[in-house]
Amino acid sequence: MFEKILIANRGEIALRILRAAKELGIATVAVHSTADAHAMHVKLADESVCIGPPPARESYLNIPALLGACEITGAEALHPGYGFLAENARFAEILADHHIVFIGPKPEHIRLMGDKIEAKTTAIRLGIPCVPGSPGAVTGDKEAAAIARTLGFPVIVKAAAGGGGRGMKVARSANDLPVALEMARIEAKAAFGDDSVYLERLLEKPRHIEIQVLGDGHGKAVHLGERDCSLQRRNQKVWEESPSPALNAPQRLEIGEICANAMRELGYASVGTLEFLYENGKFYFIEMNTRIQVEHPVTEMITGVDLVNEQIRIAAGSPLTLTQKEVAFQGHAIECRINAEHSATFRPSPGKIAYYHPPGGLGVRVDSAVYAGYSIPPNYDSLVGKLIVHGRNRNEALMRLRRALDEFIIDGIDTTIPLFQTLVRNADIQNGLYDIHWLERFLALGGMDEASAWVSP
Ligand code: MV4
Repeated sequence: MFEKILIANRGEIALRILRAAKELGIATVAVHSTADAHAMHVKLADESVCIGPPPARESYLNIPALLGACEITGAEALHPGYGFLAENARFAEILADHHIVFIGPKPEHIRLMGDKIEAKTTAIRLGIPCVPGSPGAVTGDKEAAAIARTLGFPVIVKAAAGGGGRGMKVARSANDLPVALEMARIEAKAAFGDDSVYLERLLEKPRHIEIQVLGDGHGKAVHLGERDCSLQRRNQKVWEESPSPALNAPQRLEIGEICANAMRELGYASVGTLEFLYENGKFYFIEMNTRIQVEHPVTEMITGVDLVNEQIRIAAGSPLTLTQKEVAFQGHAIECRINAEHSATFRPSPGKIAYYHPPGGLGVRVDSAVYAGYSIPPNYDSLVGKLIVHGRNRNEALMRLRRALDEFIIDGIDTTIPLFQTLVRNADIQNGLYDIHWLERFLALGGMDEASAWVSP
């Protein structure tokens, strides 16, 4: 096992990694920008290194500074968390060249899944069901039109280098296709420096359901069930839960087995998530994330498996001791992402937290790195923390979520807590009846207009 690791991230995930490392008896090195000198992850780590000024490009994305921090502290391995350098295959290779272990998958697997066309081709080869689409990149408008005709309209044009929804364009008929292709190419070129695009049949009202996997690269892989992440706004997940209100146990085991078998075949060695769209009882793979995800606690709560602990042990070369038979799903978990944003307008609200009181009690977990007196800097994402509740069934989880939200006090900034207080009382949400468009439709119809003045009783 490693003696010392460097945590190349900030906020709640830096703390989450720190906790896993401490339990494994591993010493921790925090890195931080000058904007994060007073951050909790810096206070709790055994050592810390300032790696640059506030802009992420010059600090958390600064590869020479991270290498220097590993060198001067003697860290043997680096955990990238999520975002920043977590899915940068070149970074993983550079670390290897410097004899530092990247706590994540092999660079070849990061690169493979980073190219959404290659990821889909691989998925098909491994027996994973995919959205019907072009067999690879589409080149000319004529070729695209022919493929679209065989798929049937509407179709969606996606960037090969994309993911997370950037550079996607819908074409509802053959007339729309040339413009959709051109716009997708321009956006893809600007965002990723690569204008390769591909086509898929558009699914109109799917849910977003993802499967958590764990592979050791030594012939073992398991799945840890699904997370339903359909409730999102502008490609940002807002609420995640497991099990999905839309699935039953046989469906879960069937898609889970397919994913675990595929990861075993691939020799995948880390935590990973296969993202699917789910419509009319069928799963359609869209992409794979090769990092630990924001919403991983939902899976931890219902399986009892510490995913970051597993990730670190796999990176150290330990075989998976967990077998599929030992993975049991217990109860129901829901996560709310609490952002420093106004609940109705989503306007960012950085600033000083005057008073902080997190909820507690049975089945309540708060993953956050803030504290009373802490100032949220304006330089990074707006996640203040995650409230995760667990209950023996979905109703108990909802009941617990309602009271935990009402107990949560974060004074001095606007947060999205009032949004969740509204959602948890909504009939569609309570009945699990939502798809990927539900939340944006709810907001567009003024779902938060009244509630923006909502005060907890
Ligand atoms: C789709 C789709 C409909 N049909 N692909 C958006 C994020 C990216 N990861 C994939 N996305 C979508 N791909 C086909 N063939 C609809 C979306 C989509 C979406 C997916 C998951 C969660 C929220 C979403 C919101 C808008 C569109």
